[in-house]
Amino acid sequence: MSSPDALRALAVEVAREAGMLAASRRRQGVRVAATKTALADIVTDADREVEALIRDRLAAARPEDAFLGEETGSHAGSTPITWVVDPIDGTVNYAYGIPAYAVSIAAVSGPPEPSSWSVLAGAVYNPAVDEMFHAARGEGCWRDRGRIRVNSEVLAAGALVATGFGYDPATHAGDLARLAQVMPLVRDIRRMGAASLDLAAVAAGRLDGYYERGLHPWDIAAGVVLVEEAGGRVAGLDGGPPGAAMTVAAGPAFFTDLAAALAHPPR
Ligand code: LIP
Repeated sequence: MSSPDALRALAVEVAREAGMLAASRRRQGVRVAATKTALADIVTDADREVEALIRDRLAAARPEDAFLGEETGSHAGSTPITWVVDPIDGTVNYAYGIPAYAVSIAAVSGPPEPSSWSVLAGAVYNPAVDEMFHAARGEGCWRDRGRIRVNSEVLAAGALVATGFGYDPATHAGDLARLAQVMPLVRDIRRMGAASLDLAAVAAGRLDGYYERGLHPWDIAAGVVLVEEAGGRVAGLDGGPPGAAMTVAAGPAFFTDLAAALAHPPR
């Protein structure tokens, strides 16, 4: 097994190449190839092409590792490492030409499930603004060449908090009720449309906190190590692992308040 830093370097290299491919396909025009779990949940030709490139590059560099990708599923490996990949996180932003989408690549050890994995390294690259967020376990978190850290305190006006809403209309009422629970803590809310970039923004101190229900392992894998290595916390409710039931991310002080506001099921 390689060091977290070597895994980070590979994630960065592949995320940059993949992001440049996504951006060049975006300039040529986007075609929605299919819908997935709901009408609003789309996949473009570029999602599939970019995931294929990432899969090929990782297989060439580390043929024994396992892989889990949003678009092509998983294959087993013979090492403890699984690469968890979202080729274009923020696909709806991508389809509309909003410059907030990212390639998210993480190396995890253990099963590729937030309940049991340990994220060793990750890279989140937004090619539309050429920003690379990257971290390796024990080595800190970086935006391009600069070290980044979560906000350690929230100003009196309240926190700047991002969230997201799942694609399934049946979940919207609950998501809105949870938002009402959080409003007393915030100065304002952001819904930027790419979970990996929301987590990167917490790591960089551009947000005080972020929470969302219904996320998949590939949405959060790289973002988890970014936030933790930037000095923050990522968990589910009751301090358990983050995942589909809930993902909460923030600096250590605000994390307690945000998790408490979300602890009770919405009325
Ligand atoms: C999306 C997220 C978005 C979230 C959606 C979805 P996709 O990922 O990043 O912020 O609200 O539930 O998971 O589908 O664009 O890769």
